Amino acid sequence: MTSTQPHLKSDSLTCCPLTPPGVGAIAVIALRGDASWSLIRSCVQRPTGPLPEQPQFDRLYFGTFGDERETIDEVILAPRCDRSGALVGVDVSAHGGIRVVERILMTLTDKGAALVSPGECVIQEPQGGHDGWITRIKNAANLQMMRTTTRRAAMFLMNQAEVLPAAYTRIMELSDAGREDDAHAVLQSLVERSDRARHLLVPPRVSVVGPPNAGKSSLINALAGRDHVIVSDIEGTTRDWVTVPAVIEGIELTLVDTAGLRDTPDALEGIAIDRGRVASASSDLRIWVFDRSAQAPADVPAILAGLGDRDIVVANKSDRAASDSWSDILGKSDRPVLAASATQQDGLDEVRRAIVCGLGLDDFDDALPAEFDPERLARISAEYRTNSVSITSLAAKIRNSIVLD
Ligand SMILES: Nc1nc2c(ncn2[C@@H]2O[C@H](COP(=O)(O)OP(=O)(O)OP(=O)(O)O)[C@@H](O)[C@H]2O)c(=O)[nH]1
Ligand SMILES: [Mg+2]
Repeated sequence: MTSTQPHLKSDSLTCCPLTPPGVGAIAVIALRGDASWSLIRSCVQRPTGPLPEQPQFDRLYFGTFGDERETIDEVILAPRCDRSGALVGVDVSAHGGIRVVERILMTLTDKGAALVSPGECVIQEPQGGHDGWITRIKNAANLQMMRTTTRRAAMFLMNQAEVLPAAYTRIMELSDAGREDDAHAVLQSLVERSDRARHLLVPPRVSVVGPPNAGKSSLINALAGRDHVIVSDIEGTTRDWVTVPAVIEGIELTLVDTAGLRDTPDALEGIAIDRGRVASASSDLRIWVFDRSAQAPADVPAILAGLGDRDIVVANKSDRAASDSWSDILGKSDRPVLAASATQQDGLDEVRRAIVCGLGLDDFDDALPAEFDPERLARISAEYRTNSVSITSLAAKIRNSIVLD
């Protein structure tokens, strides 16, 4: 047995769903008890053959869950250990959906596991002891997983349950060994990744702004994959801003549709335009949509010149020829302008990519450590920033911030 292989611990067999019924893109089922791995081995086959007799607790296993008669779902298995390295159970991640979860639970209960409530399964893991903080982080990741709606967010949290405690331990070890600079480098990359990771857990707001009739609502419907908002060729169709949920590359977003920007004598429309401006100013990202087949509004060059990193520009209606004014602007513009057609679904992959890049998630590795708890992030960020005035060791500060919280 290698050092990463847990030894089996005596216990009764229990199972429960950790994620709520129905809503999630992923469902996690906890199986606990000494025989959990042998039970799982009787239901899950890897593409390359049976699961190993002993699991390694530092890796995930992919396979198909089923019996001799049929396959129920593709699953990912995460062996769970307590702090002594004893196996306490296995988390089974399947695709979300009531029926799949029911059938997996039925199979587990048929094979001898008792169905218990989620609280019993999560709390079963002991929190005490000098490294109880590791269990607290794992349990917090499990609990947060229940509220996620995308498979990517759930997988991210499942990874963090394993790698985040290891990253904090590394920082403390480096600092204890007097390698304060190395410890700070690990902390720095952890803080930077955590900042970006928050977009995986709290849906970022992406507002869509631009002149009336440019196709803002059409673009939102195309990105969301459903006709959520009203589209018409009457200018000023969208009045008060409306939010629409969407998922792009596994990231849950809140798209914000706003009233077309123009000078208007209509008092109500004027209020809607102002409210849209306020909503878009507080967004994580703004998409400017223009109709490239129409005469460009006179202020377009000034608008484009004033945009920053958090702005994406779309020249919509690319299924039509660009007007002379737009050809002129596009020829001179320094910043990228994406040609797209919301109604023809053209150029949308480029818009999606620009959104993911704008959120800083284009090269984000979900398997590397990132803090998912906002309070802990605030505390460790403070330690990271006070580096230069540090008089005590970083290990002591991290212990105070994380271990003793
Ligand atoms: N040919 C073409 N027509 C489009 C495209 N996108 C939108 N339209 C049409 O343009 C018109 C206006 O579209 P909307 O999506 O309502 O525009 P909007 O920017 O939300 O307009 P307001 O809500 O009035 O500000 C509708 O008739 C759409 O069908 C496109 O890519 N190509
Ligand atoms: Mg609209």
